[in-house]
Amino acid sequence: MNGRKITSEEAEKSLLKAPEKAQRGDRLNFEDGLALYNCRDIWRLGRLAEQITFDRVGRNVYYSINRHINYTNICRINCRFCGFSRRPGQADGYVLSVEEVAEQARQAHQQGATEVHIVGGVHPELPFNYYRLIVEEIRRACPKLHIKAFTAVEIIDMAQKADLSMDEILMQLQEAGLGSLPGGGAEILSEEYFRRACPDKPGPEKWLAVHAAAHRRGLMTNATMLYGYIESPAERIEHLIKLRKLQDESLRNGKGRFQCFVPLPFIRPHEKPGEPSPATPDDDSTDVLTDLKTIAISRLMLDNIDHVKAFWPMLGVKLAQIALCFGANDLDGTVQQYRIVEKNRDNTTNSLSAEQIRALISETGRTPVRRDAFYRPI
Ligand code: V47
Ligand code: SF4
Repeated sequence: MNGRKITSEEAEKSLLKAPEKAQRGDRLNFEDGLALYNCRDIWRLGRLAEQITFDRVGRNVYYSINRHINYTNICRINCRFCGFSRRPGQADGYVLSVEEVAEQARQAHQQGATEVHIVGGVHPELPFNYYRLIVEEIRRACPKLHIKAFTAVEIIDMAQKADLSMDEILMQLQEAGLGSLPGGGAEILSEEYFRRACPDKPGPEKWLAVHAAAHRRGLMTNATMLYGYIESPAERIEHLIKLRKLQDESLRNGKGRFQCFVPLPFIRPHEKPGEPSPATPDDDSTDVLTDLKTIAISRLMLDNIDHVKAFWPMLGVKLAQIALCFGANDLDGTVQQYRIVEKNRDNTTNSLSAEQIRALISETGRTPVRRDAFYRPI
């Protein structure tokens, strides 16, 4: 756990100051962020985050027609929170061929998708060529389809397998047709957290380095935060501050940047077949107030990232809708099928039609806007 704590007096002072600072456009610091987690007036916090969203990026709520494709669930890294991965050799492990991935992308495109989101486990044997061919094949079959693919840990794995630098890997994928990087794998950017939650995964500095390298190459990326597992509120705030710092640097360079922040609530996995029960976290999954506070505080702390996504396949449709009143302005998209978690928070569907998404947004009084991968209205 992170040792930094603030006294109740400091919390009170920050609590009074933080909303004023946010409204003035002043940057919130660690103490402000933590004080906001102690805030009991959830409505005031929500109104503030919503107002800041309107001032900064307007009243549109974005969604896309997209498809998530998971090319394999076989993974040599055993993150303790993950229910998606299977160990090499396990019976229900799968790997899609390049053609199968491309076919899913082609179908999605035919059905109106403008974007595919492709990620998978860190397979011990798939060579770099497999990943490059996926991108090339989709680019060839659907020249206009945006390819958002591969988290930082997959990029690092490709670099190791091909004995190339991270930058070289990004360059080759970009040349093949890669359009942007998704935000997965950031978890909570703290060495101590990684040691406890995902000790085999390349550490937080590596995640930041991949995104910094991608931004330098002009690639847009997203950033996630897996919250509600074993981290403290202080660690969440430090995570946000690290992202904000990298974004400052990337904005100074003026090429790529983080487009969107995606808070992901921990969803307890079912047992993985053939393995002992997944590690039980010493904390339960989040309550709804923590979900809403996390959305609002992310919006307030991340004063240099434009979009905050309420990812309904994990949050659940109902919570994602109310998150739009707490600082979120993006609902991801139609998704079709989501394998990373088995169920979402309200056990609802894994696929929404564009009409359903537009209705959910309209009910909040905001304007639904179908977007492309760079938040341009379609
Ligand atoms: O990297 C794994 C997380 C991520 C669990 O960039 C879990 O637009 C909750 O990154 N409970 C993959 N979360 C998903 C992801 C993502 C999703 C939507 C949009 C975008 C984007 C990115 O899911 C993993 C990991 O951090 N995760 N296990 C779990 N049990
Ligand atoms: Fe593998 Fe990603 Fe699951 Fe970790 S979160 S075990 S890297 S699939």
